[in-house]
Amino acid sequence: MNITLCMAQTKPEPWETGLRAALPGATVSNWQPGDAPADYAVVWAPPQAFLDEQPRLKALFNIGAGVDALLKLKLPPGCQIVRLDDAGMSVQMAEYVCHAVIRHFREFDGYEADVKAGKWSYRKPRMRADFPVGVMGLGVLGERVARALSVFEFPVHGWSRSPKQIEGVQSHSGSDGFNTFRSSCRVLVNLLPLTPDTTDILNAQTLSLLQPGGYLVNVARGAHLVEEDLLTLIDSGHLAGATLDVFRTEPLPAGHPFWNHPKITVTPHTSARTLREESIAQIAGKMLALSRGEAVAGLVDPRSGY
Ligand code: NDP
Ligand code: OXD
Repeated sequence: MNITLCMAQTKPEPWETGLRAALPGATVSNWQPGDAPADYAVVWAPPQAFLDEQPRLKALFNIGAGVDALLKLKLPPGCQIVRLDDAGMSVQMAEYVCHAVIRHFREFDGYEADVKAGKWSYRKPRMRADFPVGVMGLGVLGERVARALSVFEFPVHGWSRSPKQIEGVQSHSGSDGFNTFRSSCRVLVNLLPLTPDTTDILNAQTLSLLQPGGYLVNVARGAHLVEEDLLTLIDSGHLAGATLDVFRTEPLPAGHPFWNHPKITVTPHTSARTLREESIAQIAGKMLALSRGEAVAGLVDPRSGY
């Protein structure tokens, strides 16, 4: 088995070492132009030039959950895309989103500011019933997040393409369910994949349908959000603010209005990190399964885009 690595913004050496240890019979190398074509590739945002040199690739293993960058490329014929299937990401995403929602609901940002100013102050307790949370996307990550929010007794709504039954979550689906979903929520959490149907979905229309005092948590992709629409709705007072982990341009450019906006919390695309050990074990197991002709979880359907 010949495995090649091509991973933007990621040091390849520990992945090479880990894959060699997990698959002792395999040849593993970090791709250089002109290398012999491989059977399997482990990638993050590879260039087209890499794929053009891989005519016999059986599968591309993405070291993340989102495959939007891969689907923009021309892939070798017959090559399957396999995404990371949780691999320790969903619990991180649940931590991040619950932290953001609770920080906003309990006004901990306000308390932090008061304490910094040497002020011992109380705010009136807010009612959970007044903070229904909506989770867009109920896949591997969205379902875990929705369940975690329901443990804190927030009213939780979820929206996906197909209807779901998740304990503690009111499910809405398809374009027919979108308006009811949006108007049922005050806090909106985005965990959709980036596809032609979901690009720019967090726009003035979607965000203005949230209940007054609405709050956005975007942890999926920057291109879901029309940034100017968010700023307009926060500045008009319809939205109370946002926590944003992903941006149209990453790193977020210097001078971007999100950096210092008092109602926007920025984190650097870190809500759910790829955990190398878990990921290598998962990828190696799937390579062995595929080479025995077995089915694996996490196959991407290029027609749906996720
Ligand atoms: P999944 O593919 O498991 O789930 C996607 C969900 O979105 C499914 O429930 C699907 O519906 C729903 N969906 C897709 N298209 C539509 C649509 N047009 N209308 C309504 N619902 C739709 O994805 P994951 O949960 O694993 O990940 C979600 C995204 O999170 C990734 O694509 C990635 O962009 C982002 N991400 C961000 C990270 C970060 O650090 N910020 C880390 C990891 C991922 P159905 O169930 O009916 O198919
Ligand atoms: C992912 C990401 O998709 O890191 O895994 O955003």
